[in-house]
Amino acid sequence: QPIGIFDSGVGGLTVAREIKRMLPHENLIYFGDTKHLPYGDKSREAIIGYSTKITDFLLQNNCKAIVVACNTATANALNQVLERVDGKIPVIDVIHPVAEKVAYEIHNNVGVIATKATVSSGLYRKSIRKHNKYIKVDELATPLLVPAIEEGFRNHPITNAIIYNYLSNSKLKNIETLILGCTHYPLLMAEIKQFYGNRVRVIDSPSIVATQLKHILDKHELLNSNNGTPVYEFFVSDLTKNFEKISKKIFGNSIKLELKVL
Ligand code: DGN
Repeated sequence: QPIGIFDSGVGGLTVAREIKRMLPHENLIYFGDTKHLPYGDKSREAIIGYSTKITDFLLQNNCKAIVVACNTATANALNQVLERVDGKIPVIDVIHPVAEKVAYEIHNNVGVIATKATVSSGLYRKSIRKHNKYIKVDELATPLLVPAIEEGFRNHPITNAIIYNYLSNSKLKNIETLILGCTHYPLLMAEIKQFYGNRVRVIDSPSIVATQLKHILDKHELLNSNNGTPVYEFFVSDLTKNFEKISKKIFGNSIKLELKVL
């Protein structure tokens, strides 16, 4: 049985990459909702609609666990995804495991950059402060980064200018730790680290999420004990060049990539 992973586009691939590294024998089904991207500017109702349809698709494909590899979907539709799944299989999201780890291990000023829909939910702040009310959390919406990444503008002067502009915002002035609250953003990790140098610790969210997934699969005795070659299947609601490029770069040229309109 595969693990189902979804995002609005290529962002969740940063989580899938880490899952592949940590759980190399697991089969994966990835759904990138490229037709409806970006989720970050959509209404809550729309995000719930997309996320529940994808959840149904992953359940029909017999997934043994679902990873909501999108912060915007987590912040706006996690409850509805959980209702759909109805306790049949574990669901792992990308906000709660990160918030918990930061709350217990880091005791300073934390900044979060994310989409508008994630920031307006305030879920990072609430989840971190639920565990540790002494941490100061400042969240900033940085919506132009997702389209830049989906356009393939990595390592590009336009993207560097956007990063410089956002990260210079006074809200992030005194932070010592930064959470990339959007699964697309690790694709700009080098540029973001370059901006900060050693001043700010940037949290590796995909690795925290993959660790949590491994722990939960183990707890439910769902880890694959078969050491055969894993199967990676990718579905997208719109076949885009950028998705193909990044997915092949991470998972190799022989991946199965299919168009699936839900
Ligand atoms: N990758 C998604 C996230 O983590 O929020 C959102 C990207 C988008 O669709 N704007």
